[in-house]
Amino acid sequence: MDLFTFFRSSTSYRLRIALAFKGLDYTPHYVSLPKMEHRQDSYLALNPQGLVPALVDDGAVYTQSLAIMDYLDETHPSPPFLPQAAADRAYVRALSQIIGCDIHPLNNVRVLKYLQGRWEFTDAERDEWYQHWIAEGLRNFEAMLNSSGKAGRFCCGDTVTSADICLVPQLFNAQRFNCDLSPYPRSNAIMAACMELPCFEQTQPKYQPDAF
Ligand SMILES: N[C@@H](CCC(=O)N[C@@H](CS)C(=O)NCC(=O)O)C(=O)O
Repeated sequence: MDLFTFFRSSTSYRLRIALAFKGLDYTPHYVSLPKMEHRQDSYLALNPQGLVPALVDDGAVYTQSLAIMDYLDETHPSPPFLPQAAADRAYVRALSQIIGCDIHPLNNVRVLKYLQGRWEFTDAERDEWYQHWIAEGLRNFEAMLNSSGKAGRFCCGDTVTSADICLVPQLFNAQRFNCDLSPYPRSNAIMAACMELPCFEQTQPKYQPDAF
C-alpha cells in the first residue's frame, strides 16, 4: 500500500495510526501542504479533491480518511476498529463523526486561509475561530464520553476503536493552536492511554520524516 501523507495533517495521522494498529506495511509519500503540493497536477491526478490523505492499494486509490478506515476494516478485519455490539458501534461512529464531521472541516487549512484571504482575519482572529470550534466540539465529545457509561481506558471500554483514532490527532492539532484542553479531563486521559501504545506514539507528527 502507498499512503500520501503530511506530517501535521490530523487526517493523515488517523491513517498512520490505523495502519499501524492493524500491522499493515505501507510506503509513505510526503505531500507538503505549505508547498501546495496537494494542488499540483500530479497529486490531483491521484486525488482530484486535492486533500491528504490518500491510500493506494492494489492499484486503486482511496480517499477520505473515515472511508479508508472502513475499507481497511473490511479488508483486514483483525484487530477491528469497531466494537461488536450495534449500540457500541453507533456510539463509536458518533464520536468519530464529532471529530471528523463537526470539528475538523471548520478548522481545515483551506477554511482558515479563506478567512484570512477573503475576510482579512488576523492571525489572532483565525486562532480564536479555531479555538471556538475546538471548544464546542470537544465539550460535546467529553459530554458524550461522560454520559454514555461506555468509556473506559479508551473511548469505548478498554479497547481502541476508531473514536480514539480520531480523537488523538485532533488533540494534537488543538495543542498546536494553543487551545485550553483542561475542561476535557476524560479526553486527555484517553489520549494519555493511547500514547502508551506504539501505533499512536510512533506515528505522531514529530517522528515523520517530512516533519520540520
Ligand atoms: N474529510 C477529509 C478531510 C481531508 C483534509 O481536509 N485534509 C487536510 C489536511 S488534515 C488537507 O488536505 N487540507 C488541505 C487544504 O485544506 O487545502 C478526510 O477525512 O480525509
